[in-house]
Amino acid sequence: MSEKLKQLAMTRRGMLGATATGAVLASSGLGATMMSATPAKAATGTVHLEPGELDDYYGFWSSGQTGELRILGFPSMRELMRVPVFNRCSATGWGQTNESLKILTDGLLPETKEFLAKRHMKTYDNGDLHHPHMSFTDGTYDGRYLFMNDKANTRVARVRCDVMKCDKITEIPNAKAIHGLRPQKFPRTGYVFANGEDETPLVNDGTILDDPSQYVNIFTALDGDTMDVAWQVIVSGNLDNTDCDYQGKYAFSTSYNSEMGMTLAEMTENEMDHVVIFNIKAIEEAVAAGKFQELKGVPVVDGRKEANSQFTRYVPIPNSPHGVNTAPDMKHVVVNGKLSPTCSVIDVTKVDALFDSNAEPRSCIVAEPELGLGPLHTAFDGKGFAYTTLFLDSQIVKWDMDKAVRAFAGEDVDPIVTKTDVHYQPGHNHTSMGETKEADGKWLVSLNKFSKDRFINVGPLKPENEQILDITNPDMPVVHDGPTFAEPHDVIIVRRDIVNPVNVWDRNDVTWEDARKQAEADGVDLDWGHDDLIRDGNKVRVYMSSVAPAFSLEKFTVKQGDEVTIYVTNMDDVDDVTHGFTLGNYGVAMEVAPQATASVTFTADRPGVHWFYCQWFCHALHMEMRGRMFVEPSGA
Ligand code: K7E
Ligand code: CUA
Repeated sequence: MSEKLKQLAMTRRGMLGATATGAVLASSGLGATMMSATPAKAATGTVHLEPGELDDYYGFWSSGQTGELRILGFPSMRELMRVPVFNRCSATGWGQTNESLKILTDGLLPETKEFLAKRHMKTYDNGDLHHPHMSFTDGTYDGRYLFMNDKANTRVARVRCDVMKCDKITEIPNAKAIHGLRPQKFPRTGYVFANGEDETPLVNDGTILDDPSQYVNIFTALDGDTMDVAWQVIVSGNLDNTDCDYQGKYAFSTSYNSEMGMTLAEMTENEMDHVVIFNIKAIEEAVAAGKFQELKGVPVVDGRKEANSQFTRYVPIPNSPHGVNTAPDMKHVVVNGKLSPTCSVIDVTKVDALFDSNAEPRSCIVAEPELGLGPLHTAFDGKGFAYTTLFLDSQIVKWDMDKAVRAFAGEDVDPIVTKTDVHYQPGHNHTSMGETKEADGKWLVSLNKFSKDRFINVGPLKPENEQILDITNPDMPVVHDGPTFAEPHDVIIVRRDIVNPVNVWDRNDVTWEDARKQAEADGVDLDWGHDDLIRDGNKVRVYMSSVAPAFSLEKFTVKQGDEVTIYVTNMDDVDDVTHGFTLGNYGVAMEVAPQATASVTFTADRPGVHWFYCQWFCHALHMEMRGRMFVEPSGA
């Protein structure tokens, strides 16, 4: 074992050891005192809201392997809504309604559709959603869309902020395991940048298997307006997290596997890994000039080291860097070292020289402060300070970016301002508006991977713990603990005036365009009360409207074996009067929000009397909001 590898093994053991120790301490009841090395700090800011008071911010949370987006009021941390995206949702029928299935299937690659069809599946029903980010205009959030990745099944999704529903999902061709994701900040989004994390052969059809020398990784730019892939870049090494500048010129991606190793030992062998800098203009010019190879319908350019192109530059960074975060000063990009105790700070004004005059790659690094063990992600307050999570130390470290730059230049100054213990092992952190030029320096949320002893015990699977730190207070105290289910990686905290969802759907919404067209063809006007059953061979279309507390149809009859589509339109034009449609013992349920139309298709292969009911409590007579489907046995 090399000296380097031994050190690493130690570090890894240390990491796991810390966890195990914490668990032991937790079970002995000593966890809290033992793990909190520093005395409790006095809190000033309050996250507490009186009943009826509203939050100042929206928090948009990822949910990791749960596959959904969550909306929390911030700083109260009250969970307001779950928006199903890559997952299957029992409450709303996401993954079952025709409208959601269209969104979940339209953007799948043909080969995926074929693969799923063999498994009698229409779409994947899991996802791993790490990074939700809002669209930008001129360096700040604009309230149009949220974009998010699916690491599990290589997809990127978009959520409309007017209705807070997912409207597009694109499976990314050529790449594998979309991880890091960021929208372009300037002039607007624009591109959505997405990293492929896992290395595979460029044409992954089985002709190349265990020959990593032929594997590649792919960086993808999607068009945020159409959600089509605009272009891709082949890179050296793998890709972890990504961010971009405020000038619209460059994107930056970390690589923890510059080695292109397949085993842990191989992946962690090099002292230095790298950040890839993508030159957006050079890539656009090549694509416009037709200088690319087309692969699965996408223009792909070669940005590997050996290609010596103007598309990329590789800046060496110590050791397996993870997060990359652009500061609201619109000048500095912080790369978090993970296995190195340092963060490397890139000055974007020095990046031009890397491309224009082939300047030495590390000449764009202007600071490299040593912060503590396991730096993963950095957030900002807009006042010149940065806040980095230290996974191994279980701390947030506040540091002065200007002092870090001066120290790197040789001045005798200490950039570290203060450290606060968090509980335990933080991954991402985020500040209010912190990834925009309007960072306001009020709050920081730390997303901790382990909760251990912080809550009453719920069994071997513990929640994570999310803590809020008051960063207006120089002591940076923890002012809130909040448990959360698997497994948010990231969050953004958005000022509430930026987000303005509607209260009822527009009847002309594009979501149920197919239903509207079918209804028109069937002579049914969905915009007025209706109760129609159209038979078309063995296809039956049932149209009903709902007004609290009744469906327009009390009963309808189909034949066993019919393919039945139920369309429900909620005619209530009132805030918060959502109805639902659940068909008992048929596994059918869907949400029908005010002024929405939703539909579901199933085969009526179970004869008998089957009740359907509204599953959203909508009225004093909600229980009475039900009806019967009669299925005549075949041969009857
Ligand atoms: Cu968990 Cu952003 Cu996927 Cu870091 S990533 S912790
Ligand atoms: Cu309608 Cu309950």
